[in-house]
Amino acid sequence: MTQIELPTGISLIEEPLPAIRIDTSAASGVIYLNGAHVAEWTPAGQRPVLWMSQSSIFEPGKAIRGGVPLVWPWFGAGASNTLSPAHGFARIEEWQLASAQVSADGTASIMLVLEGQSVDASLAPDLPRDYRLEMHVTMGQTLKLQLVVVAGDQPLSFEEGLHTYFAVGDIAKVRVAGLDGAEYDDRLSDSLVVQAGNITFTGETDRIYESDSATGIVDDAWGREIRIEKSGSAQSVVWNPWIAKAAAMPDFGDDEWTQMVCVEAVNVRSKAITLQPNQRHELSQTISVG
Ligand code: TA6
Repeated sequence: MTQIELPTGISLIEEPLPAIRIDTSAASGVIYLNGAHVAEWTPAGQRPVLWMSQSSIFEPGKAIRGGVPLVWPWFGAGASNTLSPAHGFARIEEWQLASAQVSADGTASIMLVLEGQSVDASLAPDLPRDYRLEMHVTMGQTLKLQLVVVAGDQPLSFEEGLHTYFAVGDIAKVRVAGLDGAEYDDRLSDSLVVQAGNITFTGETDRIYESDSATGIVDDAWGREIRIEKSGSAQSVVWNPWIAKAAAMPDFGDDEWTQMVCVEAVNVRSKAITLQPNQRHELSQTISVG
């Protein structure tokens, strides 16, 4: 799977999929090569921060239900609403491990790469193939994720996101702070609304907020707040499927909707990115728990 030398605290596992396992004094976690998918992150002394469905599929080329799916090069079914797989193909391609280090404080730094030339051209016939994606994971008491896109010799346009599933004690006792006054596209009613105060959850929630602000997930059931700082992201998606949508997804347990919320750093639709030749763009988020 890889030729690079791994430091103490980082190992390779093969089941249920090839993955990098991190186990240091600062944190433990798992990153699948399938989609450069950060699936688990537990800072020392904390509960797991990322949510993972007990019904998730772990098969090559299949989406994983939980953790941090990557959204690239389109969001959902794309602006045309005709594209598949959902949220693009980067999340189900086999990425390559490029580097792995552990610092003195136990923070692991991992870099994974996806070269456009390795992707089946039929997945996106109109997309130039000389791009390069890099996923930088810095996992310790905080988790920093950097999705870097580097264009080749041609302009490159794409939507993108870090579709993070957070673990919460009870969605009914959660509020998301930081988006007060932001306009959002309510995808359930296809209407534009301005957020008043904190977001609370009383039903299926699926919104694209026009905001580059940091957010906080205040979890009263577990008595913690998850802070999400971000850069290079003009929008945040907030999603909970609630009862019916959860029941309709085979890889999502019927009663699991109470234990998760997605807060996603994205650039989609009107905020899609266009790079000029050889230009790079970085979307990053830093997650901390207090
Ligand atoms: O980001 C929210 C959303 O687009 C929801 O509409 C729902 O389709 C969800 O993503 C699906 O997430 P998944 O992990 O299945 O790609």
